[in-house]
Amino acid sequence: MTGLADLEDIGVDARRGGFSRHGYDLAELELRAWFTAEAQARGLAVECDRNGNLWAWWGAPGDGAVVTGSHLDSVPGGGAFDGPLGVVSALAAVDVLRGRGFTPGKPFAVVVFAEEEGGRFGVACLGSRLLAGAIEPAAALRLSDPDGVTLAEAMRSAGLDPARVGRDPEALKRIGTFVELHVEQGRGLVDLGVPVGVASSILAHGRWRVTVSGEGNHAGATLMVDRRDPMVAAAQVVLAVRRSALAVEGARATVGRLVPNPGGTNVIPSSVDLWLDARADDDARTRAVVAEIAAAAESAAAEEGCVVTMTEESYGDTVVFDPVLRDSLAGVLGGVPALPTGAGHDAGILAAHVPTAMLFVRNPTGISHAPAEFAEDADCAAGVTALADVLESLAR
Ligand code: HGY
Ligand code: MN
Ligand code: MN
Repeated sequence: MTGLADLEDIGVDARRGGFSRHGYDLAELELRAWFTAEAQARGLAVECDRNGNLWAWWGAPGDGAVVTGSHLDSVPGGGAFDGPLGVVSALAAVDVLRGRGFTPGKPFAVVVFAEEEGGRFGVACLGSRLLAGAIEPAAALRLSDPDGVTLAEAMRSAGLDPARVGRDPEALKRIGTFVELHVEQGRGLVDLGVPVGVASSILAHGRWRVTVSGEGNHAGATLMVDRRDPMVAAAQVVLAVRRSALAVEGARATVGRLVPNPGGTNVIPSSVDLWLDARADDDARTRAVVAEIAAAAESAAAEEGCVVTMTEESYGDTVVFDPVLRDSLAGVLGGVPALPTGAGHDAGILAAHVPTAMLFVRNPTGISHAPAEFAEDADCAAGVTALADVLESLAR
């Protein structure tokens, strides 16, 4: 898709494959600059809110606006579509609407939310959570990246004043309806054989940090019977994650990140950090999976003479998108399917505060959060047309 081609050299991750573009890092700052230039080239006035989210206004800013957009940051080694497709499609939809001779009858903005993936500071949807007051400013500012750089320092280096972060009632009041277009992360549309759909719900999901502490020692000089090896207990936790998720209908649980400390080949770690991502249809099932994992972690640690701590880092209950808005937008599109998703989105955060909907664009393999993530040009074009139709119906 044209706009995406502009981004293909930004944040390329030669080691992991795909792209690594994280909150306020050089790649993401380059993406922000690209978005600002593209928006200004369209005569949209761009401003950055106190939480690092970018807003490009078509006409004067105002309350009750029709807002569309997504995020530009990625997971480590992520694909090209997750996030940027929604931003590029929003700009393209403005072009299509202008081509139709349409001018919004109410305030209209394209938004780019900050740090949606939590790829740097660990909390998903950080920009939209801050805006909505779904995370305490002090807790957010204390978040740090793997190099120990805090969110406050990263925002400051990007020219923002971290002291201003926090719930932004004026920004919320400006959102009359928010529609996020996103590549589908799953095979719903491809199995149905249609290019575009609307979202019905998002799984409940959270992230937990698990730290197993044992005794650091020499890999060669320490007899097996004398070890308190946190890596062995952590391995048991990873297996318990799989077991616990399989035991609950529809649940998903993942350990995608495990960091031994100090991390030497010939060193028994003194501690191991791993992060759990757990999701299920509702709060009770998600909590049940996590409780099962916590119990398994306790016994695995005890068995190995280690201790374990488990800290919740972010959590969001199930999101059900406004069915009236969902069905009315599906109607505008001639009746497209409504699909649940296991992936979180800024729209999932905003849905608790303002009328919110999502459009999905077909993903032929369903793969996401990986370089293989893909959407056909024709389906991306169908997504832009659908977004333009929906925005026109809302902004008339
Ligand atoms: O993790 C998620 O589901 C989203 O991509 N942040
Ligand atoms: Mn994602
Ligand atoms: Mn996304």
